[in-house]
Amino acid sequence: MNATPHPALAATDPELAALVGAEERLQAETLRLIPSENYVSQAVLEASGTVLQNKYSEGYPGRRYYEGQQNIDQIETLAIERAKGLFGVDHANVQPYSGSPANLAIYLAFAEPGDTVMGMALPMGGHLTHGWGVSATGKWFRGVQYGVRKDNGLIDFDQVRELALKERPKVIFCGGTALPRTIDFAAFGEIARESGAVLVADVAHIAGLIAGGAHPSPVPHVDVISTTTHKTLRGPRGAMLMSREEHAKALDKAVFPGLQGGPHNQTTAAIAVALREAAQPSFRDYAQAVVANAKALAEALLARGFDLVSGGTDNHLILMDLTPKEVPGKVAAKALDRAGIVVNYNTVPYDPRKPFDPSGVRIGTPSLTSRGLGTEHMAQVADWIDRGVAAAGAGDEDALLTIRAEVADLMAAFPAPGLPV
Ligand code: DSN
Repeated sequence: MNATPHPALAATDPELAALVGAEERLQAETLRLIPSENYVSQAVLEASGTVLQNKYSEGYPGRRYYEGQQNIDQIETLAIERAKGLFGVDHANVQPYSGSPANLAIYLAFAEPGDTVMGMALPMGGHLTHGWGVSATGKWFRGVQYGVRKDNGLIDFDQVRELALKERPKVIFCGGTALPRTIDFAAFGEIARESGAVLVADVAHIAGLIAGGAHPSPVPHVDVISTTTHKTLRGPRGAMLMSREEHAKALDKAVFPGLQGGPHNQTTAAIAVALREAAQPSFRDYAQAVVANAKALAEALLARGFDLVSGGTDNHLILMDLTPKEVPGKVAAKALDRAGIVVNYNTVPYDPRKPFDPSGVRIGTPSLTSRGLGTEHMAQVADWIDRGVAAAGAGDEDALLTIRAEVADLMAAFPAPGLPV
């Protein structure tokens, strides 16, 4: 594979240019299974590398603190209107720098320091910013945390209701980072109404599936939707907040001037492009294919004796508990990396091991689906994972190198969007 020509970069900083080239090769030759990653299109890449970098634009379209916004206002308005159209919401703010600042803005909009907030516990599949103790959101607010049931790995709605009615949180978060099943937004909506909480759906992982009709939308049930734009949505690294009109002012004020300065206009532009792409019929096919691939991969892993949290998947993500394989998650993840299969180690619910050395491995299908792999390839992927985990347990480095070569062969036949062929 030839590296993308970046002549100016190569001339100014050959060391950095070489690292970018090496990363292109790595992304081209490996099977990327981290469920929060993807490949953006060439169009998204181009939009995010423009002279829009050069602008300061504090404020919102038509209400800026800087002049010279003739084009920026139109770009941000395009992104906003496309987000509203795609997700069917009254209001969209496309300025949050990423998911964590987007969520922090929600706290700023709806809670005071010390207030009680509620979210899913991180080791159960939630997110740091949903009130987990080590995060600012768990230090500055009183985070109460729900989890999944031990017997089936599904969200424990009895616990959610009981906690919400007892603790009366100002804000409830639903959604997370390691949830392999459909989120029942209606059930959360009912509980939030009963307890008087503002309900936030953090759909960062599944935004692309929602846009593509492969996961139910939270829109009728929640007050606020928070999402990153770079996971299944296949946009640049950024985030959006969406809501009904009644919350628009509070959210906008919280993002700017509450939390952030100037928006990253090059990212806003790339978000606009990604939203346009996600509105095409082909993106619906993509979203359905992500889920079909994940289900096929889950089946193939189950057939090879893997223990999957909740027994499988409804979305893009699979959480494997490797306890029965007697290989710790971190050992497996690092061995798979050497085999050209990129995953991340992850806690599983009720994990007896520590987060930095947990029992699980988290995988997903957004990236491989972007390359065009289909359900017919998932038995092969499961076989590589199976052989890789066995090799990790046996310390068989040769077996890992054999898998790496096989992976590179298949990947060569499925060029990734945005990467040179
Ligand atoms: N780090 C993201 C993920 O990988 O799921 C969540 O913030």
